[in-house]
Amino acid sequence: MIRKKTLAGVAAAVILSAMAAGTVCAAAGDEIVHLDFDDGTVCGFETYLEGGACELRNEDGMLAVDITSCGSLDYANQAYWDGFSLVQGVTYQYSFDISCSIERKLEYRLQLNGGDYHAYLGDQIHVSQDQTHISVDWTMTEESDPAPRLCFNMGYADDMTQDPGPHTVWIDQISLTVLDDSGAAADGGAAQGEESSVGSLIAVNQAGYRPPDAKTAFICCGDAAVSELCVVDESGSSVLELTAEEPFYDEAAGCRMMRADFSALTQPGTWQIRAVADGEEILSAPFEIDENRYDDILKSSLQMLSLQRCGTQTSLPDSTDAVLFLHGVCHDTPALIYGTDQRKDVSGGWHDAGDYGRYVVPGAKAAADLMLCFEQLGLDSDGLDIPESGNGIPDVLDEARWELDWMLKMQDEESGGVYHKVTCRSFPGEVKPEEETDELVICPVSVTASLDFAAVMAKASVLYAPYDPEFAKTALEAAQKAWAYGSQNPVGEGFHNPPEISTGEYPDTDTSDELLWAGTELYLAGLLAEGAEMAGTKQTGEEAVSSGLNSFGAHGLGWQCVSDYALIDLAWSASHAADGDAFAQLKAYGEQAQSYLTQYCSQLVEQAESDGFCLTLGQDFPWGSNMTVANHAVILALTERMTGEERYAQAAKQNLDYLLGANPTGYCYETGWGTTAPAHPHHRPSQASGSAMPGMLVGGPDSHLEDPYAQNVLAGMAPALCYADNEQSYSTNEVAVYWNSPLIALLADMKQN
Ligand code: G3I
Ligand code: 9MR
Ligand code: ZN
Repeated sequence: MIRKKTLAGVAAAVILSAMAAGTVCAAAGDEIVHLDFDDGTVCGFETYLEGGACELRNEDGMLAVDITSCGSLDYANQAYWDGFSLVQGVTYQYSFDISCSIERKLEYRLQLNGGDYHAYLGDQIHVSQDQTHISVDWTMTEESDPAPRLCFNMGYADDMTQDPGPHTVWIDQISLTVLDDSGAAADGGAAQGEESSVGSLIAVNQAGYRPPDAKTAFICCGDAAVSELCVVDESGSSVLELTAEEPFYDEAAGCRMMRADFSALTQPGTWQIRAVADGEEILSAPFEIDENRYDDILKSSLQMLSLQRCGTQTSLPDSTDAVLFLHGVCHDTPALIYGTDQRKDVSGGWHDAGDYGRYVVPGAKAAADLMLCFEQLGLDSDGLDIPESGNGIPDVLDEARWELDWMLKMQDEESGGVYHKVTCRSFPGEVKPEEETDELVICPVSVTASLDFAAVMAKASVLYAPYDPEFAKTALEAAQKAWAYGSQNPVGEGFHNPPEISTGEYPDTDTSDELLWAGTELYLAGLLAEGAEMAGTKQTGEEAVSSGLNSFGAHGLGWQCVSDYALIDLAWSASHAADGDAFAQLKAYGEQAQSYLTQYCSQLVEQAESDGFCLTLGQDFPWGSNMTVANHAVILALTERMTGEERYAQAAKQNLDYLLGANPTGYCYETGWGTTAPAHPHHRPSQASGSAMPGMLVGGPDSHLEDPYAQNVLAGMAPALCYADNEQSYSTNEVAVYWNSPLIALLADMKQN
């Protein structure tokens, strides 16, 4: 079979056109970094503190670093600057002037900005009041790096016997100049062994389709004339001629493109879409058509959560694929309650993401999604190959229970408020879970954590009652206490990290949606359970529901805006409630909720209709855009189930196709699936083991460029292309349990539909 350019090559092309912006192949004599601080600013320098204390300012046209504590590590005080690139084989001259108010040792480095942060160039130097000019000629022998970091480590030097006390370091005239580019790598800096050809792209769902699915090929053709469009079989023979729509320009992808419908292809097998663009053959990734196409992806996505379990030796029944990623008991020491000298056992739960923090707010979202899979999407299988499979309880409930049990430990017995998170003080390096052994700190109680907790515990009290009545009772009591705290305390500025803590923040100052969600779940729990003792629960919840619905604001199924959990649950419960007086009020709320949902879904469909890749997102791709794509699809799918509106189901499926490859980067965004999946996710277990753990949905394009790698490499790219399969790009290539969970729900919907 001829395979001149597969999708893999094209995905590489997308990355490379981005690389070209970052990895400029400068010529001999070019000064690629020049920082003279003459403009009175710190020229974009920033500090990274790991136990030290320092501040930056401009003093008489120099960068002044005022150090008040050296901490205990050599990088306890780091001043850094990003915004250049290094090309393999090029010889550079790196130079700067430096002086200090005391005599001391410090370190300068040009380093990898991620992973093990190793230095390409670096040395320890002695500095004093006399200004020293440092100048080094050096050749970059390692792979080109489009986004390295230039830094000065000014923490505790190895020759210090005590902290030297407050002092200032002055840095000036930083320069990086190309001396000799004759040995420059031919690819101009292509990282990670990508191909350097730029070609057209035919994007499809690389994970495949079920026979009756609507199927669209998305062809990014640029100015090329496209002909001979067809479906080919494994021998390369055409089995179906296709006709493309008229080409058009898509804003989000920033390309001229066309679409071709191939829904007529229903026969099980492995196929590719083929075309000739300006005389050159282009092929899509191979994809399968199969009745049960999404079942294994569903399992693998759920297993990801089992592998993120904390405080335990992880296991999977059939762990062949995942065996590399099983880990030993981690994070099981009692954690310090911030601001006290008390410790508390808060072991368990899921590691949030690529880091090992455990956060209540996003954890509640992920647990809610799993419960929704069971209750509203009918996913009751006990055979999804997680540790508890076969125990007689639906696997999604088993997996959610792992988080819920941990969340119970995060509640402050006395106030009923729920601690926001437990993490070490800062993010660890590229280590396995059991190797992060710094002290664990429980951060203060927050209103959002308390309300999210109340919502999922109230829901759990209903769903787990048939399986574990004791737990259901505990969950309900915990929900009531958390609600009392969350509804009576003002949110104020919301949760912010205490000064010593720099892990994920999950900030949120608008709690109207959390109040609506928690109120809804308490109302429903009170309404559905028998007995007079539930009357109070029903009533407090109901007050929040009626006022929340009347002043309904933003939609959301994310960690920050959770209102749609309430709408979906009201509408769904109402549509499943018996007729009669007992549920008349619920029916009225359900109707109101459903009308909000249908309005919203119609907007999403409209958005999809005007998007080249039939996506509901528009032009703004936030951090974790793939979660938003999946969330939209879940809302659409559930609303379709209640209204029978076929367009909603179609838009939900199109979003799934986008996530699994039918998008302009050509990546199947779920690791381990498709032909071109992320190979370098920002996920410490994957980084530590040297390969990507399967079953993880990466964050995807973030058009706000929120990490240094993205800023260097993706600047100027169209929003949907702001993605880099690089472990340094935590804003586009991290993974998270609450990004997987809506994908699981979406796949659960496919299984039932
Ligand atoms: O609030 C604005 C909104 O008004 C605007 O429309 C939107 C446009 O994109 O941006 C919104 O704020 C964004 C916010 O997420 C809410 O979506 C911020 O710009 C964005 O920086 C923020 O990103 C969050 C990121 O942490 C940084 O705080 C991600 O959602 C969140 O998923 C991510 O979570 C991290 C944890 O901190 C640590 N663990 C890993 C995890 C995943 O990366
Ligand atoms: O690894 C961290 C990731 O899990 C977070 O989502 C992200 C944003 O909070 O931060 C990552 O940690 C980076 C830190 O913020 C800045 N220094 C580099 C770290 C990544 O290696
Ligand atoms: Zn752990």
